[in-house]
Amino acid sequence: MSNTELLNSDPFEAASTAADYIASETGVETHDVALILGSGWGGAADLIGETTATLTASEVPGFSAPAVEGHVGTIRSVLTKDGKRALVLGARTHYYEGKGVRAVVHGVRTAAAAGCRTLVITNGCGGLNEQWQPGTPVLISDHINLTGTSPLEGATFVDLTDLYSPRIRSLAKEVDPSLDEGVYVQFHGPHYETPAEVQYAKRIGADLVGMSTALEAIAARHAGLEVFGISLVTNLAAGISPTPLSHQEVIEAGLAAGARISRLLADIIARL
Ligand code: 8IG
Repeated sequence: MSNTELLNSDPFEAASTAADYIASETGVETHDVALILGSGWGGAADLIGETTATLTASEVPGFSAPAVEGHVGTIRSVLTKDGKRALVLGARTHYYEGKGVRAVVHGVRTAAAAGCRTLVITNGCGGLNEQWQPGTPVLISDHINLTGTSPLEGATFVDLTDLYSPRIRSLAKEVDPSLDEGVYVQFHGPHYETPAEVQYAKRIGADLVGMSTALEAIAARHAGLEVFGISLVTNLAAGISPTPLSHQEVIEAGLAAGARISRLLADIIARL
């Protein structure tokens, strides 16, 4: 069955099939925490523990290879020092890929089916606050979903108050009191915003603009996961910065911030 057919028949069944595959291939029956690695975060999970198994995403039912340079297409099982089992999803499907919203949240649903209770969502994004130089990590306090869609179907009325766990945000600030928080706006992409759209986002309350995370966080809440979101500001949003945006700048900001954000993630996961 193709990934599309699998997700179309029943997305939760597909997630359960993927979780069974992960359990048998990694030899880890249940995972505790899942991480989605976004732009700039590729190496950030290396300090959280010892990788005990690495799968190619495209071999796992319902997953496909990443479409973006700088994103890694692996799913890893990591054993942390305190004995937690982390499922590191290096491959994210973006809504702009056109594979449908079920494909976008398949990793989240698979993490829940694999036993995870916590989901750490990372991303690279544009920043609206000029204080945030490229390479600044920012905690996500809330989101605005401008994609025009939802990962939930039918009369699924899910409360999204405190979607981004206040508990884990405060743990993160214990680890690094200099961390700021912000509201993340998910645009459809794949184009970056116009400067006018960035001003619009600012007026409706945005601090961060990106192309992921909100749909994943909604699916995670629905699946009962505690969500922690952290952005790496890899560029100032269009019109905030005097220079045009480039994907190269995004990759470089990730590399420059690497050591700091790796340690940060490892320290937060150790405290969960
Ligand atoms: I990395 O400036 C990255 N992703 N929408 N805008 C949007 N997505 C992004 C941006 C940005 N930077």
